[in-house]
Amino acid sequence: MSTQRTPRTRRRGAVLTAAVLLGTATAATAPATAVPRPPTPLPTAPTRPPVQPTCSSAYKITQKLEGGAVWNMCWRYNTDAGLTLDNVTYQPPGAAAPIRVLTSARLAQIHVPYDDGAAEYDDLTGAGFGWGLQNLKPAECPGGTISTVKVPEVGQVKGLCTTTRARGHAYRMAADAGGQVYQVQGKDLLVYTVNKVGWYEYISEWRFSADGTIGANVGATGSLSPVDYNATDGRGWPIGKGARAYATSHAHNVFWKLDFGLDGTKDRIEQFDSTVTAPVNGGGPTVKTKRTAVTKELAGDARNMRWWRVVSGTGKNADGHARSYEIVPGHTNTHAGRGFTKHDVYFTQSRACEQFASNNIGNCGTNAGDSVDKWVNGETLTKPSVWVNIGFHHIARDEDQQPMPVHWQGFQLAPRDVTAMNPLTPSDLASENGQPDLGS
Ligand SMILES: [Cu+2]
Repeated sequence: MSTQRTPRTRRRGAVLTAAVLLGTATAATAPATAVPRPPTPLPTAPTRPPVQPTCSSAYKITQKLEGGAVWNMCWRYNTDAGLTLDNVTYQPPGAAAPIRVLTSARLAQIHVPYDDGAAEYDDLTGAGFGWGLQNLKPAECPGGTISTVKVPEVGQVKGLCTTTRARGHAYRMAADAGGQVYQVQGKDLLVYTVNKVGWYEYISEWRFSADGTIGANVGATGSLSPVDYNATDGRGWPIGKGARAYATSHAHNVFWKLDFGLDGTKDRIEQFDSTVTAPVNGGGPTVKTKRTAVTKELAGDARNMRWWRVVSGTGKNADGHARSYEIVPGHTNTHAGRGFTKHDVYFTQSRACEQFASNNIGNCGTNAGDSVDKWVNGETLTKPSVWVNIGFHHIARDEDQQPMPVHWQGFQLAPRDVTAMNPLTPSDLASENGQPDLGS
């Protein structure tokens, strides 16, 4: 969010204050000067990118994890989008070649509307998120590497941490006899930046596990905005002594944009819904699961027992099953305030100008609309972009001072039939695929 309680202006850069531009966004009195910048469109990904990362070594991230699983990707930084990961591949243990998972993945907006309607920010394209990249000291990238990021408008920032972190059990299974326990303690590859926007600091984290799972999370920390302690209208929470300093409640609606290209091909989208029926005439409750092909653009709403997956156009695992990744949202508060915050996931036909979920700067033309909800207009999905919206309604609490504890919000991408078995299966169990031999 910005340092000013400036009404939302649907022009990029219009709520950037001079202080933000100088990287000293701490003064509540900073003038709300509009600072226009020339558009810097994001590079367009090629239709059929090569499977292996094609960047120079300074922009390549390679990590081997337990069992010999390898993640590979390229990173780049854009002052509007922040960190982008390209050409993300996963090579399961023992596999002959890497599997293309994501062509491109990044944040697509952090939208912050205040409950009193007086302020509303688009932190990426309207409040200087990318400009606010923070220098990291080795202590906040434990065991990892801090890469220097060129932020054209700011300079060189030691701002990208690549490291690993213990995950705990990847699996555990006691053998039927002999007392043997199969277990693996895993570690994850973590890639993150910290971006300061006003008083808030956002940790944007990507997490890659040896079993093929990807996590995307944003952690909000820093400080509550000190100019927002006036919520005596019932839309805040008293933070200081007694009942005077009411911090205004607000939401952080975080959007990510994912372009898969799973196996380097065109993906398709499927939605699954399960309906539970209570028992009739004895027996147990029954459940029916329905698969719906999402062939046209969709603004999807999360629902109990509903989920979506991205399916490879051609790629199959060794069992002959189509490779896919399931979208697993974390806890979310869907905000009904704007068209683009009303829905939990959007599938749009990929278009180079459609870059940000709100306050888009991609120059799609005057009638195209500047938010993702407007781009769901009936097109057939032959090359889907996936937009995930995870919201957090932040009602401040005493513990938010000081500094504010990190609050995480995000989702996972879980492999579904990417490999024929658990990619970490120990050799003793490699034959246990499908119908078990019950010895009858
Ligand atoms: Cu907040």
